[in-house]
Amino acid sequence: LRIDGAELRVVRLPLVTPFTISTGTMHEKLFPLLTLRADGLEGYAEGVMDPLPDYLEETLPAALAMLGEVLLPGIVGRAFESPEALEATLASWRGHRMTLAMVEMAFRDLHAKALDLPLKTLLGGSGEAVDVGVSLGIGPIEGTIERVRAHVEQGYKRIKLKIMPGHDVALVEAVRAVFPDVRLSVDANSCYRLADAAMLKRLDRFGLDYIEQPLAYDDIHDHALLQARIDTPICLDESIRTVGHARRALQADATRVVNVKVGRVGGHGEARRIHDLCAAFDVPVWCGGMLESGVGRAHNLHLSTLPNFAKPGDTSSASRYFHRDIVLEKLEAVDGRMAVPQGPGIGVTLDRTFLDTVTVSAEDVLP
Ligand code: OSB
Ligand code: MG
Repeated sequence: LRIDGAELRVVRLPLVTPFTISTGTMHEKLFPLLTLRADGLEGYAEGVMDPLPDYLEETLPAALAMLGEVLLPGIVGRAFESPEALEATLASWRGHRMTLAMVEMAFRDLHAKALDLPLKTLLGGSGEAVDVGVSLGIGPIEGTIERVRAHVEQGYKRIKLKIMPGHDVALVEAVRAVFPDVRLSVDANSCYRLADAAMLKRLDRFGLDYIEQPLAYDDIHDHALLQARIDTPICLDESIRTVGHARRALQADATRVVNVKVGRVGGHGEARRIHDLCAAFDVPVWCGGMLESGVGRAHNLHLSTLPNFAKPGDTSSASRYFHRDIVLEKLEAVDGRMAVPQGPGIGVTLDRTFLDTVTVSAEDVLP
């Protein structure tokens, strides 16, 4: 498959409601969208890096520079017989896992379309729909209880509450009191330190499914020390960018569940390797999200059909995030299940008219 050309856009979508996590509040989603072209077909992927390095080190400006100056000139005009051949070329670069993921994911979509197969089939997954939950941002306790109620009524299979210092034990206690049986988890986005272990241990009595990324974004060791002191399973997110990180975390018992975000770990190949390694350790995984548009969400749904995605993911209804999506298909959950888009590749079609109105910049890369 010879890559004839690429297009790189930056897209801006306002969020329906601001999303607050321990690191800050998002009001809009500003993201890079990559198209790779071959044989009259197009493959799509979006980047999950933020404008500023507040989740991980990667940023939108750095991704645009890497893509425009290094990655795209290195692949446009060249032929790759498989996604693995492309991965071998990308493997020479260190870090930049989110930026590399864009190239790998767009090529996977293209390759699946060239074979006229759904992406899920080539990844080794199966099934028409997957279980999903929701991730609820930080807000006042009363309002959070009402948001939990609304999403439980819609059938979401798990509620994840964002927490931060001063907004943790009392919040979980209040939600648990009203919803004793709901499957509940919390996500700290790296805002605690090992010295907070006693406070985190107070969460043990609420029967949480897991606590996501309590300690530093680049740490594994302290998470292992923390896991030895608390009963709630730790689920790493930010700390896992490669299968090597996953191997070290699993061997250290620093993680008993893993949040796999294909856009964070360098693409579907690495996501699959992390998935398989976790299965070998009897550790379930689930598919996280980064408030992606329909392009990223379609990738997430295909990946979520793999067998060890044993817990509900974060890919909830598009209408929760955006007034209008950049794909024509409506990616909406029904009774806590999201249908996997059908057809070749990721199975979604760009709404070009709308996309043009929300495009901030666009650049073509030709051989
Ligand atoms: O840590 O999982 C996270 C959103 C932005 C940045 C980090 C995270 C999240 C979410 C939302 O939890 C997941 C989603 O609804 O896409
Ligand atoms: Mg997280």
